[in-house]
Amino acid sequence: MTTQSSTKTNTGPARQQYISVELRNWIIAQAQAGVAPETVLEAMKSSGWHEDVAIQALEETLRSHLTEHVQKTQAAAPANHEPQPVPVPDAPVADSPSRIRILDRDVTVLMSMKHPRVLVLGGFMSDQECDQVVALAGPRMARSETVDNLTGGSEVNVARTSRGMFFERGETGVIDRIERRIAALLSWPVQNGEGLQVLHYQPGAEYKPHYDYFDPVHPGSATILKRGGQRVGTLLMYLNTPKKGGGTTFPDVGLEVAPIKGNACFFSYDRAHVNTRSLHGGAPVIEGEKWVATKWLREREFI
Ligand code: PD2
Ligand code: ZN
Repeated sequence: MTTQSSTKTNTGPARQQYISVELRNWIIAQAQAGVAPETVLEAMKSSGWHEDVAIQALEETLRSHLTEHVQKTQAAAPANHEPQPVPVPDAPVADSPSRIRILDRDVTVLMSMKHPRVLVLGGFMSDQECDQVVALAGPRMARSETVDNLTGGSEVNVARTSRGMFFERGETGVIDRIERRIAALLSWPVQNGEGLQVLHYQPGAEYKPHYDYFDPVHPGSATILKRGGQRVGTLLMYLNTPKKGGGTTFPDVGLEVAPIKGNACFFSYDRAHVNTRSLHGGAPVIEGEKWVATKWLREREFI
């Protein structure tokens, strides 16, 4: 690596170093190859970079590369380009049943919306199942991360202040039973589901509105999409009832789903586009705490 000038970092005079084109290309190549930023940082330090200056150079390089990539991709795409719709999971509610039998359980249909496709189901999980999942997840909780749009890895994000963990598919008896129930409800293979995620929100914690699909414009999406294609549906299962707040919101249509223990909220999106109106968020918990499990469904087998 050389330190000849092309872009100058904006640290104080004693700490100025220059990001050469060669170094910039090397940093980007490392990120695209999936090398962890900490490893890149160590290599830069070994080449004589001060840690704080190296961190700043890394951040600037990756940020400007991401911006350039997004701008180029958007410029190349036709205006308002919408991907072709694909088949999505759905529950058998066409004839407006008040209850549906799903394997071993009667589930009530509390609300059904077409656009965005949202269903709210009562009694999807028993109280005992909810408590079991919380007890299994509790010792494994860590600060929730979101997808790193450049590499397809994950990173801590201020928009998501919950704590969370992932189960392996079929990891325990209760997880396996719930996954089979989801597959039966939505006529979607168990293999197309990501591992169940559990989130825990304390008062003030929230998940700001976002889309669950992966935006193809981001360079990191290509890697993620190799493992089973796009996400096409989300099932949220409320594992407790917060005293106040913590609803799931759909800002495009002014909908808020109350987080009630055992109930589930399903929504789908047949293309990675805002026109699906699938923007949604976890409203801040105001009083009490919130436990929720998320099952994301992919187009194909998720490996
Ligand atoms: O916890 C929620 O209510 C929530 C809201 C939006 C969870 C997710 N998204 C998610 O896990 O994607
Ligand atoms: Zn979400």
